[in-house]
Order: sequence, then C-alpha cells, then structure tokens
Amino acid sequence: MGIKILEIDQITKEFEKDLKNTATSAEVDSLNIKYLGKQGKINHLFKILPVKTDPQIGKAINDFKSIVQDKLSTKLSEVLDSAEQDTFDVTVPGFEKPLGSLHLVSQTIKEIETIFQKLGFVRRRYPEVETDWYYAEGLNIPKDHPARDDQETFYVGDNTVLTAHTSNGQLREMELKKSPPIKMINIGKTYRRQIDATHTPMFHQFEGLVIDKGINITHLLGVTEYFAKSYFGQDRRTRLRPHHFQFTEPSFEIDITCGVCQGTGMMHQIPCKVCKSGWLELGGAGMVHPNVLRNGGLNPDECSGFAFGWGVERILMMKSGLPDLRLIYSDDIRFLKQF
Ligand code: FA5
Repeated sequence: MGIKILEIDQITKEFEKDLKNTATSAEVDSLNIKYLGKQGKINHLFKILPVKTDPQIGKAINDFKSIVQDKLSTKLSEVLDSAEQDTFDVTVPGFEKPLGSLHLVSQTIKEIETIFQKLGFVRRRYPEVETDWYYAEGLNIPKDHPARDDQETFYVGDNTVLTAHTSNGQLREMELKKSPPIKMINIGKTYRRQIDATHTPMFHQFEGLVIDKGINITHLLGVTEYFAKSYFGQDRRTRLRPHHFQFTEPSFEIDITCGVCQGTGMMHQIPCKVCKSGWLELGGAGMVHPNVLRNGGLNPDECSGFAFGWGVERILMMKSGLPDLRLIYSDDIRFLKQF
C-alpha cells in the first residue's frame, strides 16, 4: 500500500516540476494531455492501482486530479495575462477617430448668411410644405396661369405643395413684420421634378427681400454686385437681363462674368466651354409687384422693394467648377471629404 501511495507522490512531484517550467499556453496544453488526457498519467494510476479494493486510493487519485485541474487552469490564466502584457506597448499612438465636417452645402449656406448679415439682412426660414396662397396665388400667380407649369411642382395635397421656390417667404415676412423696413435672407430647401447635371429634385435657394420707402433698382444692383464680389471674387462683374416673373415688375435675370474666361467669352481663341458668352446666370430678381405688397398687407404707394432668389448648389457649382450637381447628394465620402 505504502509503495502504491508512493507512486502518487512521485507523479505529484513530477507535475510540480513540470508546472514550474511551463511558460506558454501551448505548454499548459501539453501538460493537460500528459496528466489529464485519455492516455495520461492519472488514468494510468487508475489502471495500475487497486482502486476497486481500496477506496482510499481512488479518493487519493481523484484529489490529485482536482489539484492538477485547478493548477493548470490557474497557470493558463497567468500565461495568457503575461502574454497580453508583453504585446501592450503604451507608446503606440491610439487609433485616430475620423472627424466629420460640415457638408459643402451647409458650408455654402453659412458663407451666404455671413455675406448678407454684413449688409444687415436677417436670416429667415419659412415652411417647405406650403399652401397655395403663399406659394402661388398671393404671389400674383392665379390658378391655371401658365407660370405654374414652369416650376414642375410636387403636390402633396389639393392645396399644398413642396415649395418649388423660397418666394413664399416674401409674403410670410411681410405678415410677420407688418410694416417696413424689411431686410431678410430666407434660405431653405426647395423641390422640383427635375434631375440632370444642373438640376436636382431637392435643392436650396436663398431669397433676399428688401422693402422700405424709396427702394429702387440701383439698390438691387448694389446688393447683387456686393454679393457677387464677396462670394466669387473682387474681379467679377454683374449685369441685369430683362426677364419675366409674376411676382416682380420689372423682372430680371442677374448674370455674373465667367471666372474661367474672365468675361471675354473666349479661351485660347475658341469660345469658352463653360459659358460660351462670357456670362453665367446667377438667378432671378426684380422689384416686388404691387399686388404682392398688397397681398402681404403693405401699401405700394408708401413703400417699394426688391427681391431675388438664387440657387445655393448652383453658385457652389459655379465657384468650384463641379461638373455635376448630383455629386453633391451622392453620399460618396471620397468626394465629400475634399471639402
Ligand atoms: C425662381 O425660383 C424665382 N422664385 C426667383 C425669384 C425670386 C425671382 C424673387 C424674382 C424675385 P428660378 O426658377 O429661375 O426662379 O430659380 C432660381 C434659381 O434656382 C435658378 O437660377 C437656379 O440657380 C436654381 N434652380 C432652379 N431649379 C433648380 C434645380 N432643379 N436644381 C438646382 N438648382 C435649381
């Protein structure tokens, strides 16, 4: 019996020695096999010792087995912890979190806002879903008038639309202020059933409205010129071209000299590919129609005003040389990251 216990003692000593010399998880694994495996030392003890006749021996082997299991699992945690510490280098720089930035349309809107704030314009936002009165009828566009077809409007109800322009803000501003002076810049989303390289179904317009005693076309010209030089560059010039809008009289299109050919219309002795004529269209403008002043609750005999409505994406396109407006809303991060 003494000899038989001696065998367990010997294996215990061998195990302790093995454990001391173990430093990796692979070595722990091989000890697992050596002692606890099917052909391992502990199973061998069960085979060679008289466990059936002497339950004390069986108990002694099982106690040893539990000790081996505990010690191997403790050893495994130790070697894994120290392996982790070995690979943790505190001098390695952390992961840089990618920083977002304002979308280029938001940047442009901020730029526009800043320029007009310097002239004393107040930033406004008016509804994008609008009733027929503010959007058309009150702007001197009667029902069934052909001008309604121009704007390829999205209807959301019999009497409601997604605004195709920001001019609804004119009447809303007159109602809000009730009397002159009025000097607002309404920047908002607008919607039209159009899509190609220079049109998107959703785009932004910025609408200026100035109303006071004695406002005339020279004031419109001054503001237009100031904006064009501030946004596009001091060397740019503007001009008025006669046009028609129902809500302004007289009405104009404002053009700006092309930045590529400097307004000459020619590049290397051939017509400029960007503008062909030396001029690029900025957008519509005019003197507020007396009917619109009346509809806004103002007296056209006592005050007058000018208004303009231009495309945010379009001026961004003109300044940056973007070939296609749809890129702006493509969600392509490689494109957006450049701005
Ligand atoms: C108007 O919308 C008038 N309400 C402007 C106005 C306001 C005139 C006040 C007089 C007084 P127009 O339809 O031309 O005008 O559009 C104005 C500008 O919006 C265009 O010059 C262009 O820059 C931009 N625009 C029009 N449609 C689109 C579109 N689908 N995608 C991108 N920009 C567009």
